[in-house]
Amino acid sequence: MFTKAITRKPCKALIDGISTAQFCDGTPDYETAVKQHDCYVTTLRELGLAVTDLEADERYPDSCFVEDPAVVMERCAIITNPARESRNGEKIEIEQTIKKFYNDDQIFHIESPGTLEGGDVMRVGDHFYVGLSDRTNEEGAKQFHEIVTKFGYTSSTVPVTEGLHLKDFAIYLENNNLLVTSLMDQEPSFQNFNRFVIDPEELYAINSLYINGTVLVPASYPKTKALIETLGYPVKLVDTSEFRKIDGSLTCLSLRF
Ligand code: CIR
Repeated sequence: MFTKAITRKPCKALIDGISTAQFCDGTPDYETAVKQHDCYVTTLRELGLAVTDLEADERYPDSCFVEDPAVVMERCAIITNPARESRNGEKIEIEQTIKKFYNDDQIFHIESPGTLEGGDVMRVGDHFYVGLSDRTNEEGAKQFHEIVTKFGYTSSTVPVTEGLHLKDFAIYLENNNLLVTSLMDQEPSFQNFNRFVIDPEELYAINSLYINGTVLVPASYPKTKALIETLGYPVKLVDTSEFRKIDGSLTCLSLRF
């Protein structure tokens, strides 16, 4: 059960956020992004979360994607080591906020040469699947494992070969249900889940977000919305079209704990 979330308002420099060709359909519109972010925060609050919505930070174009510089759980918090230089400083900023919720002896760090970003970390119960991607390396995953196992959690790695982060290609919706791409459907670690392969045209909607029984789904992906409803979840649609332009999706806009 989540009770809290941390978000950060998008900054004007958002238009310079890192972008791959994956969802390359223009530059984000700042004003629209601000409105969409407000709706996202409102939705989290409607679901009962106490949201700490941090001020925009113009130094870091991608800083609204707070999921990447930290991974939070009940017993500890891990400040990550984002792989891209333009994002690395976000870890220093997020730690200031994490310190309001965790004691110093509960806060750990991924150190170079290890890199890790929260978008590559998918939690299932007390287990964490860590995607090995362009952003998260073996050393980062090893350090993550050493930290979480001290607190009674477990972790294992999964290769990410399709694009940015693990949670763009596989997402856990509780109740043993996993949304996947056809490639992730073959992943040996995922064979015991109820797997649902998302239409490639709706790839972006894999990154839906389970919060306390409800699933947030990005607007404009009707097949995925219908599938999730069929699975019995109440759905709330949230428009993230401006964040999509720089590879941002629902989970990356918050830390939930
Ligand atoms: C980046 O490339 O780092 C940002 N433009 C997007 C980060 C998205 N983060 C996430 O899915 N966890």
